Amino acid sequence: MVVLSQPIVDNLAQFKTCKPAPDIFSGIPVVDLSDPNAKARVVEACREFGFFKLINHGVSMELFNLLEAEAVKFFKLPQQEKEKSGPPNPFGYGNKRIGPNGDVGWVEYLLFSTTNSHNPNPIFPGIPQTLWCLVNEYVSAVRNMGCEVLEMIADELQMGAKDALSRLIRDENSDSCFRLNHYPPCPELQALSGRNLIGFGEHTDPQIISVLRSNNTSGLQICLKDGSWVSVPSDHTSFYINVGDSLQVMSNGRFRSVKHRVLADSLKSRVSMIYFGGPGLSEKIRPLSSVMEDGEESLYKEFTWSEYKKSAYKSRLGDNRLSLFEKS
Ligand code: GA4
Repeated sequence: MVVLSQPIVDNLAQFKTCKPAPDIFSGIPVVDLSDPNAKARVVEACREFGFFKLINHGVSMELFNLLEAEAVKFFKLPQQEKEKSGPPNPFGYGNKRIGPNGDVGWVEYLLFSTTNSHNPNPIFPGIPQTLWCLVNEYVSAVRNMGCEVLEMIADELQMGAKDALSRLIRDENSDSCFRLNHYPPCPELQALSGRNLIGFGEHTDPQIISVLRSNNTSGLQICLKDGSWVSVPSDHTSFYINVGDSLQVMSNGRFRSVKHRVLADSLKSRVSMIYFGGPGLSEKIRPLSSVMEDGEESLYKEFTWSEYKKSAYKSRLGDNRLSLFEKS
């Protein structure tokens, strides 16, 4: 029997769509690391948006470019070759399927654990040594930058110890990961009668802080406090930082873990790289006493990162994962 392949437009039916993207939003806070007021700007952005753009960050463009080129090379390999590094369990190569619970998106990716990233090999096969070396070099640069941001927050919020937050991701047992995403162009998008195809569905990041960089293709959107979605301008020279669920808890809800998603483009490939800075598995996640005012109650039940992670991997991408840990 000859099995004819389904028309592509039919296959698109399995992906979520959304209304056309609004115009690029010009209100995303921009923090210049060389600005003497940077600390206050970071804290303000974390409260208002849970998201900001970082400029003058000091990470070499050359490293960006080299890693991006290696990633593009990998994603251009024949599908069969790429599959040798998958399925993601949770680390490895993934195509269209996101996480273990049935979420899909118009995206392929490589997900790496960065714990013990001094290891000579990733924990799954098929990754070229050059790519793995660049991942390690890049991760160590963005981790340092993430630590710098967390130290600015600790200082601005007068946490006493400058490393109250940064030590969690600097720790050698920190449970951090790194993701290379490729959103292929989708020329059949026109057939969706003006709707947009979701590349990576709406979600918040479970960790403390995420550091994102992409090529010059837009697609990222964030959800504002009022529930509206806005498009983030692409800028391959800058980083975007977002607050994760754990930092929302540690700030007792002062900082917002920002809901975000990525839309596919009909003509251009989007490549992004994200470092997710998470604490060690046994680390307790609870509001830091130094941020609490006299008599202030914790909004959350205390949990360990390991408990939160277990619960996250049972959830669907778009679930409100923190709601299980909120005090009623
Ligand atoms: C969202 C943030 C990171 O990309 C990620 C994702 C993870 C995965 O892709 O394996 C998850 C998702 C993310 C949260 C809920 C679970 C786990 C997919 C999923 C449905 C790597 C992470 O740490 O959590």
